Amino acid sequence: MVSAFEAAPLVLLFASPDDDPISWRAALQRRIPDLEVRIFPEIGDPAAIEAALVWLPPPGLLASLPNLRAIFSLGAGVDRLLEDPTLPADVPLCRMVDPSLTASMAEFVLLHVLRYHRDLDVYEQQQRRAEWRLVLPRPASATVVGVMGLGELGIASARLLLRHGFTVRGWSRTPKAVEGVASFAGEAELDAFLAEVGVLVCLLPLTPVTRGILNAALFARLARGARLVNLARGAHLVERDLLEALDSGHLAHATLDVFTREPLPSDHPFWRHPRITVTPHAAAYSLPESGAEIVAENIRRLRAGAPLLHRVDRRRGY
Ligand code: NDP
Ligand code: OXD
Repeated sequence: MVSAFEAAPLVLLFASPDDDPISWRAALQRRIPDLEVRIFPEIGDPAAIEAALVWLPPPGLLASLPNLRAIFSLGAGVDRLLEDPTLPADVPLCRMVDPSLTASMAEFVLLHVLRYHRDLDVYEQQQRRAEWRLVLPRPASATVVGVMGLGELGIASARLLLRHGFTVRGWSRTPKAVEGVASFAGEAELDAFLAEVGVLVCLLPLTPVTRGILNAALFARLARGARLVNLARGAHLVERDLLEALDSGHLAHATLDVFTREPLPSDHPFWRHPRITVTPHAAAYSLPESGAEIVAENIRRLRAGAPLLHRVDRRRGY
């Protein structure tokens, strides 16, 4: 027997400047036919909305929904949501964990590690000078990749790198057992983790503890000539410290997908720096057909009063 509560149709608000609302609505309604999806800014009666699926919603929007029972983030990172002081404190917040997001991130990590491993950044510099000079290739195992953040995305990326023969180590808050990946945990093991890393990949959540972690002191602990790939959040990076490390030659190159201000302002020095690659927060993306599966499951759980998946620990910030 279906209880009256389970049978009641639920109203979900969708708000994102970057995701296609029509595809998401269709993918959700294929799974929950009686789900009503309202697309911001057409929110109708705010009191009818019980769940919200959002990416970068306008500050205050969620607080204006008096009967909100769950917030589902379209992004894996929830730092921007948590920065909104009006975010309802007692409404569960769930982040995106989705196979299509994970696969696209791991692919992007592999792409940039391969690029550095095969010295394409060096050849790009040489091309500008019409300089023909071979850098002898080394086996993948000679490149040590350090993954900061061994969560959903970090572990998948580490495993893909392993399959390609790279030497992979990971750093997280608590130790991890991932076959083939050397695990380092906490501040006490950060030095040991960084030693010998040739390509450092940041996949940490942005929290008060990790803000500014990619700074001069950390770069100094890397071997000279290391490369940096920041795919996590712009505020992990102290921009001035990166420019100094590149200009001194201590770091050879950086790939940056995320920035403190997005879109990156057109006059920002990163755009034109010869040893920085900029991509527009493009590393990973949830396909609606795949991401809707997890959101639909959480909506079913919400209706049934069951525990929600992938709840954010607001105290930890991720
Ligand atoms: P998870 O929450 O699954 O993993 C986070 C990892 O970081 C965990 O291993 C955690 O350790 C570790 N961590 C957190 N705080 C610390 C700390 N103080 N010191 C050491 N390790 C720490 O997150 P995801 O893997 O799903 O996502 C990671 C981030 O990637 C997101 O928060 C987002 O910022 C970014 N992202 C970027 C995208 C892009 O397109 N550029 C797309 C999607 C995500 P432990 O497990 O021990 O707690
Ligand atoms: C993010 C995402 O958190 O795109 O950056 O999922």
